[in-house]
Amino acid sequence: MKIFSGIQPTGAKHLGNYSGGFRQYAATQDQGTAFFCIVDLHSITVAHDPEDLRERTLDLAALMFATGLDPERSTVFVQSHVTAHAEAAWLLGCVASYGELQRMTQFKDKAGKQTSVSAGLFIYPVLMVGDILLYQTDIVPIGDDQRQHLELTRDVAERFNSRFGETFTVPKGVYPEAGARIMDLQQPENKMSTTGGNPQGTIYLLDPPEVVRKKLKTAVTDSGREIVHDSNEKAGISNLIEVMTVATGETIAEVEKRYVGAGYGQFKSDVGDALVELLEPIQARFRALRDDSAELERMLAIGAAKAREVSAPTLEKMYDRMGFTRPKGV
Ligand code: ATP
Ligand code: LTN
Repeated sequence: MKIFSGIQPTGAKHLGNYSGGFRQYAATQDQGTAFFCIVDLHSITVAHDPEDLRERTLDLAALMFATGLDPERSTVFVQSHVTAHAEAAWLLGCVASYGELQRMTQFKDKAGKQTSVSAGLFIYPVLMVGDILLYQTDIVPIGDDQRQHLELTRDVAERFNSRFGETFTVPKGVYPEAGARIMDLQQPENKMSTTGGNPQGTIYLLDPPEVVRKKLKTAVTDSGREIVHDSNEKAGISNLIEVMTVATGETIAEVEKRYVGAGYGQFKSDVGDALVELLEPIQARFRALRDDSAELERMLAIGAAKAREVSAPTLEKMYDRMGFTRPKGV
């Protein structure tokens, strides 16, 4: 089984990224051959600071190992270190249609918030399609917000296979049972997000304990008093129940049962404590790994070499099936 996922080195990573991303990466790495990609090419689709991108790339590598990726088992690498990704994006951009990219809701959301929209932001889903297909991926651990991009990946893979002959495995998305869409603690109608969120309602993975506890204490709840999961009627409490499942590994039903008859105040404070317990060891490992940039760079170079080797045959097959000549005999 081949596992692939990507994560952007932009902004401070948050609990939503942990739930849909990091923790699923660590859990799936045991199921087969796993590739986890720091998608720096995706990060320049919106305005960015070059110096910041460099720092964030190493921060993210450290956080991936700190949250449980094992360099012995998983290939962790940077997208721009493997040129096949940019090449695949061009080839697949001529297979995906303008109409299907126009329907991408993440593009519409992000474009709506900016005065100048890059062409890269529009074609970005095609880059993601290539990331996944180059590795003959079976499963893609992601959060709910990436569902539409994964469907596009499947459609493009099937179209390519039927037009040019069997080339790609058609991948499946893997989403967490609870916590596939962690919501903002201040605005539970919006997803917790680096780009669109409210910092007070966003738990950053590197937030100090007192900040985490305070954000939980001031989280908005709903009218009523019962701690039960009901996303329509009780968006705030339902989200906090899911946050608790992420922190402790319990199911929604187990959390509800533990809090029968308890009040919102006690529950919020317990969620804060559970999060601090989850985050403190991650933060300690992060600091130790981040202190040694040279070692992180070495690990990423090893990852890139492996990723190049594994993706090259698929890229060659794509060129070949599409009718390109290839340089020979020099
Ligand atoms: P953001 O919205 O914070 O800018 P993103 O989705 O643009 O994040 P990444 O950091 O690359 O970008 O996302 C990494 C992983 O985290 C993806 O699999 C994504 O689906 C997941 N993810 C992002 N936000 C949430 C959330 N609120 N709940 C669950 N999973 C999430
Ligand atoms: N688009 C995703 C990041 C991403 C990705 C991927 C996820 C880029 N390439 C391949 C899974 C597989 C996002 O914004 N979170």
